[in-house]
Amino acid sequence: MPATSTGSFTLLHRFCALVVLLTFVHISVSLVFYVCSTDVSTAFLSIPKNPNRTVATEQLRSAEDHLGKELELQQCPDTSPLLVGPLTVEFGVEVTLQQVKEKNPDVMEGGWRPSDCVSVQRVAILIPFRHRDEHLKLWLHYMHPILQRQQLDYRVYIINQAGERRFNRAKLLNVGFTEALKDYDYNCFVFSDVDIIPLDDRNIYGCFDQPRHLSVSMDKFRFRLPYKQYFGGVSSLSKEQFLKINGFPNNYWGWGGEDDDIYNRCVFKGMTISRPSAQIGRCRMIKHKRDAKNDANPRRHSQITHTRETMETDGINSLTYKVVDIKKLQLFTNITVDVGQP
Ligand SMILES: *[C@@H]1O[C@H](CO)[C@@H](O)[C@H](O)[C@H]1NC(C)=O
Ligand SMILES: *[C@@H]1O[C@H](CO)[C@@H](O)[C@H](O)[C@H]1NC(C)=O
Ligand SMILES: [Mn+2]
Repeated sequence: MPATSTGSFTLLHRFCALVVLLTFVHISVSLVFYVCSTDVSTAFLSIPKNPNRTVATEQLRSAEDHLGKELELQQCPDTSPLLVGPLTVEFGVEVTLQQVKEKNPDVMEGGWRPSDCVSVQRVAILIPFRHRDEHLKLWLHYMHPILQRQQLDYRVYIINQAGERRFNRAKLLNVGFTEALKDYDYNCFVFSDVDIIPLDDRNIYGCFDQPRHLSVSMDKFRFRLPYKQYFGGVSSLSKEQFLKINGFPNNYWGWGGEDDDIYNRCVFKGMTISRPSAQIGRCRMIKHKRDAKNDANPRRHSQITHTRETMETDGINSLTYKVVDIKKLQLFTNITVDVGQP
């Protein structure tokens, strides 16, 4: 019996020794890991002490803040809170481009976009142009503040017809559409004569679910539509609507008819014309004599009876022109173009 008792004791002793050994190994391993991790965290904490890394970290952080802000930006409200309604427009005022620049310090590259919200309307405003510098000054003076209050993401282009041959308004607008899209992903195009100013900033220079006629009650026509189908003066089409009608006709040389052709194109493609109310759509036109080389187009009456056939082959799909010069200025981009002759 005693021998057996001694044997048990030895076994127990050995077992205890093993437990102690294992515990020691466990503590050692933990200690090693603890020391290692302390080294790692010390090394980690020392990173910002390297000035180059610190700068890089700062830059990264500011880039992240910037990105965060962009992601945070909400879509602009459906109705801009900045609109004031009816406006006073006087054409007797003397303005210089310098004054317009000073009054619109945030306008750059011919346009502006809201900094506190994202505009769904990315608008290229296209103005067919030749020798109307005095009208352009007034247009810029009145329009830049209005377009900013409307919270549009916009830029202004004048499409200046080179040379002194017969004027071609609609073809210039096709050129404007094509050239503007090389600058930016516009989804909306406003086509405006240089001498028309709205009398109410609730007349939005953007696009709608149908092609839009904006200059619906002009002083020139005693604040009425001259006829129901009238689509001249100022109009807008989304990129999609414009492409649906194959753009504008290229072969209306001289004054008149092209606006009726565009109206026909919209109707033939199953669209209707959207308009603001007669009150909100009031506008003024600067009085002037008919320009040289813009006599009434004698073919216009016969041309507009053939829109249905001609529109498929005459339009943005048949447009040819030569850009003579492009100047990106603060208040507008000046695209001078050779559109040829009849
Ligand atoms: C920090 O950047 C400067 C200039 O870029 C460079 O000359 C220098 O070697 C860098 N120092 C370290 C520690 O990377
Ligand atoms: C536009 O550019 C053309 C060609 O450079 C120039 O002749 C014309 O005066 C310019 N028009 C305006 C309004 O800046
Ligand atoms: Mn006019």
